Amino acid sequence: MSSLGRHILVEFLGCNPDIMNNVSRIESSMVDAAEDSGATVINSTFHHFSPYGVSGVVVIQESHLAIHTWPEYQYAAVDLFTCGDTVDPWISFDFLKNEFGATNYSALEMQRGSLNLLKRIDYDISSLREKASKHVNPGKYTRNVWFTDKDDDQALSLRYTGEVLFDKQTEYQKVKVIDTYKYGRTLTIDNMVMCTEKDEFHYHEMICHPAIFAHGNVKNVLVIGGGDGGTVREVLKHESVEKVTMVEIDGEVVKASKQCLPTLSSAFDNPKLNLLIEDGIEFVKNSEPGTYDLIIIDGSDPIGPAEALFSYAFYENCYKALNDNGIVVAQGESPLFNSEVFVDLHKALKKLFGQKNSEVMLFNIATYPTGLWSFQSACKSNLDIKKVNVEEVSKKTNEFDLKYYNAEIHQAAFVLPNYVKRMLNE
Ligand code: SPD
Repeated sequence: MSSLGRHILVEFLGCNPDIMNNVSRIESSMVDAAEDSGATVINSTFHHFSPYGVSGVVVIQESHLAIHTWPEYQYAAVDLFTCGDTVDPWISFDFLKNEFGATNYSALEMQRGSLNLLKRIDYDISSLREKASKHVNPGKYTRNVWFTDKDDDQALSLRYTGEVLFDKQTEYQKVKVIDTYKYGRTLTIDNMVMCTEKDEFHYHEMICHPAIFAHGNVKNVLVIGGGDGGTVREVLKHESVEKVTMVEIDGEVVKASKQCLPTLSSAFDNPKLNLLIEDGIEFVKNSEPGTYDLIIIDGSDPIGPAEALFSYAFYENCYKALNDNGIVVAQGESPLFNSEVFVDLHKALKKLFGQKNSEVMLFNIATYPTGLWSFQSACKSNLDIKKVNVEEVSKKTNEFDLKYYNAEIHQAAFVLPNYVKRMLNE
């Protein structure tokens, strides 16, 4: 080996224009080309540009393969850069020439990091790390940093400043607050969006006002989860409410909100609030039967500590802890995103509270997967949660200065699309 790496600059001419404009085809060709050459693929990022052209890069353990195409010129500019002697970039070259149907080409190989020009030093990595951690963006470059909430098949990306305002791996989960350009400060747990300053009101107004207005005299409330504070902020707007017990398992979520999300955490000092940092599932299990007018389950998705918040046994305990007129409202996932959990939760509530007393409310929220989300409610009595005193609601929603919920939204939230009705067998 006379150099650290080999870099082939390739011009592919006379390529098939349809292939040059096909982002998924190019991506798989580039990944296959890397693997054929003996490289280990780490990641790939590809973008299609409107109206035509594709750019992308395959990051390999041994460096990278990059491409930019001009279908209208039947042309692709390709960089094949590999390090070490276990990978042969010319194999990738041959592979891509065939894949793209190139009728002509030129290729220039450069040795990168010629060893007779370099001198190895005793690299003191720890002192350099210290310097790097003190390094603040000097403003000489534009940062383009994206947070992505993704599962295997879909993703939501929000561009943020690059600064992480709160970052803690707790006993339960990874809690972060970032500052996004479009949605303001955003609380994430295990890399999933929990709430953003811009659209959290959709969620927090809908999780409590429909049930509180329909009930008419909610005094004693239990909130399980809800560490960001948005739910108790809304609940405590109601004068009838005398006491709110909030049980959050992870004190760091509360801390993150107090430190970074003042508009959400504004009610944490309210004297009617009893905030407990402990396991909500155990708390409900040990609650005195018939205690609460309203139990709100404000948990995250059913992965990690929130999983048990979707179990039948948990709702059995909620049923017991409610008084005869009590209502439970739970974060119910999305019919489009997590259909199984959505349906199973409704089934559990119907079994415990009766079909006629169990309802699903839908609302939209841009930063949750699919943008369509639900709350599922169940009443212990025959109270019809769909009905409210419209005059009273209108007066109070003005007084509370609500941004999402109103009397019309109350009626509309319980109206379900056909496919959702079918899922719920209604
Ligand atoms: N997929 C995200 C579901 C998160 C639900 N909980 C959000 C907590 C807001 N208080």
